[in-house]
Amino acid sequence: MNDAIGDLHHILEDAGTVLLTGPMDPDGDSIGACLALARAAETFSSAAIHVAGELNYRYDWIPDAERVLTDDQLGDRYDVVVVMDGDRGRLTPKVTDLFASASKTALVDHHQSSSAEGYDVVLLDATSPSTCEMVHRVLEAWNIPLEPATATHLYTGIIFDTGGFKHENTRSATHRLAAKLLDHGVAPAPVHAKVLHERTTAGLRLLGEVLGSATFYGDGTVVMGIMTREAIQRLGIQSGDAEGIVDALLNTAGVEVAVLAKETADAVKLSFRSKTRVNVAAIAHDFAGGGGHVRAAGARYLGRIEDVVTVLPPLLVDAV
Ligand SMILES: [Mn+2]
Repeated sequence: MNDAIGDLHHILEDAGTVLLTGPMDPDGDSIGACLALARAAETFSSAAIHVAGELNYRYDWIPDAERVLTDDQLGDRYDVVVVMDGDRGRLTPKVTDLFASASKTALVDHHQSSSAEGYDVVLLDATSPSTCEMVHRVLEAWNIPLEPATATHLYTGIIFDTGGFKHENTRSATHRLAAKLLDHGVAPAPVHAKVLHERTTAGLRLLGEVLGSATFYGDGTVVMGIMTREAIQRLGIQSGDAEGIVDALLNTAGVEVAVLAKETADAVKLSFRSKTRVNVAAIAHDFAGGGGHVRAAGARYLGRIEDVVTVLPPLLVDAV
């Protein structure tokens, strides 16, 4: 990856305009990685650097939140587009167009399902627990000192992708980096509360309904929760309210695979988690062209939720 780190420096240094972006509905790792890289690039590049995304309430406190631009606030063209923490197949339509018209493109990612094809510069490390850990390595290689804002960006991504140091991707190096980030000004408790734990009142009610109506299959090894459009509209659910629900389903004794199905106007959004042995990225891919990590994956199924409820559980029971 060392050559790629140098190449990334070159294309950012030479650019007049840069767009850093995550996938649609960016999560804490994507947001943290984009914001940290934006600050880092500004120390050596005179480019105008924009960050694309839409922040839900879990991230409204994050340093530099105001620089995250929605699609209608973005420019018409950027010299360089960097995709962070997700495949370019998951960009918004507007950012997909900006990617296509850029002179140089780069990928910084740790998803095992992401393809390295079609970028000028690729930093792809499926062994990394988070993209933010990779960004930290980039900053080190570029000799950019950590400031409290950047440390907070990176800490946000690390705790999001490790579930607060609980998932099996957590390594001793993850804790050592977290300690270093605390030494550089991160206040951990409020970051954990906002990113992982707090939800809205509506979100709490939703959590109760989804858990209360969850269905078990395969002698309790598979559990499925459903967020219907009716419940989403009745309760006034916001983006961010579904966070953590699938993990609550998984944390049931005897369960190996949990799936949360969220009904939207044109598709069913699926979140998969597995505890110890099932590759849910492969299932997400086979079922609906999705992807992600071995223990945490997602997909958009273009069809009815009734079909998901009928077809998906037997596939999951077979995989357990
Ligand atoms: Mn990630």
